[in-house]
Amino acid sequence: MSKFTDTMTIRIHAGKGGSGSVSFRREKYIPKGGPDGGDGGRGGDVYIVSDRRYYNLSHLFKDRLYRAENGQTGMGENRHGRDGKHLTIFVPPGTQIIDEETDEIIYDLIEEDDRFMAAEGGRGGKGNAFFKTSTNQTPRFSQPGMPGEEKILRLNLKLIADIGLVGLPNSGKSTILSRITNARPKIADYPFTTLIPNLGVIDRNDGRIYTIADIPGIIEGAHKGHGLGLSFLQHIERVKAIIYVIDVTGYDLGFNYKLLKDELKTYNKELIKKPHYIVLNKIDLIDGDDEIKRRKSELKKKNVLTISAINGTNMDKLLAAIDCMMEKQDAS
Ligand SMILES: Nc1nc2c(ncn2[C@@H]2O[C@H](COP(=O)(O)OP(=O)(O)OP(=O)(O)O)[C@@H](O)[C@H]2O)c(=O)[nH]1
Ligand SMILES: [Mg+2]
Repeated sequence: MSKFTDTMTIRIHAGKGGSGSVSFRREKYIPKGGPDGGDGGRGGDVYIVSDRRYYNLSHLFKDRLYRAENGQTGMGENRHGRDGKHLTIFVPPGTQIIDEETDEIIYDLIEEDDRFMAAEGGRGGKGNAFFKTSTNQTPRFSQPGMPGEEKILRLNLKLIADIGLVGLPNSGKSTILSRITNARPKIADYPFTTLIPNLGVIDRNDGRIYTIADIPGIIEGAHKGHGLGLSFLQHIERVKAIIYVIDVTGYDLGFNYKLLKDELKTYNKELIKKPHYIVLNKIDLIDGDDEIKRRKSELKKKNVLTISAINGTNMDKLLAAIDCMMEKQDAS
């Protein structure tokens, strides 16, 4: 299994500016030429750029120092030092940049190709040619380069998906994801099969494309760290709509729904205000339509669907519900 890393601390160091040069023209028959020391180059900046090819932060190294190149020192004959190369660190969209010292979110990379200058390179120093004046024709000094900015950053990924699947372990979330998207998550008949968030893409073949996140199962007390805890809920914090997945063969469906809602609410009360549907899954295991209806009525809610992810029953209804939630979102 690939490692999924959603938080990472790194150090960054922009390049130092090159020093200006102290130099004098040397030509035949001119014993003492004028100053011709060039300026130092600028230090390279450190950029953090969002790139969808990265899915999490596991390509970065914890506590590693990422540094941009220093500017080159100025040279004689008024030649300026070369600027240091910038350094670009790529992260997936959805990555927040937090100042480790102040705990402040300094930038949120949301869109693809968002670009943030996280540390600015130092200015290059002026060469002695710059300092020539009528009273000082031969300055024997130059300016040093300025240091580059240095920071300790914490990167925190909150996946950006349109829809989040939330449910108890084993309710069939990953099976649903594999049914309606291109994703092929691990599916198995035991709880906590999903240990890392999975992202899938729903292509409606009419230009509409949605992303959907399947996160590890939630259990009662998840907000206290039970099960896999709530850390994965950060990956549905930014979804536009939520699908609650409930195993229809379960004991008390109303209680199941309430439990999920309560856990979400404890994490962030905004989550339960989002457009949502309740999906009762595994109806293939229930005998007869009347019994399915009876169970559906237990929830006393309108926005309930009954499906079988394994057989594909009512997947069209699920997709229509997703369209509907997304349209609501666009209208608001
Ligand atoms: N009979 C039946 N079984 C299903 C259906 N959907 C999923 N299952 C089975 O239920 C089990 C759990 O499915 P998963 O998709 O792994 O469930 P999950 O909610 O992702 O589970 P976690 O990742 O552990 O939270 C697997 O054995 C699936 O084959 C369904 O519609 N009918
Ligand atoms: Mg799963």
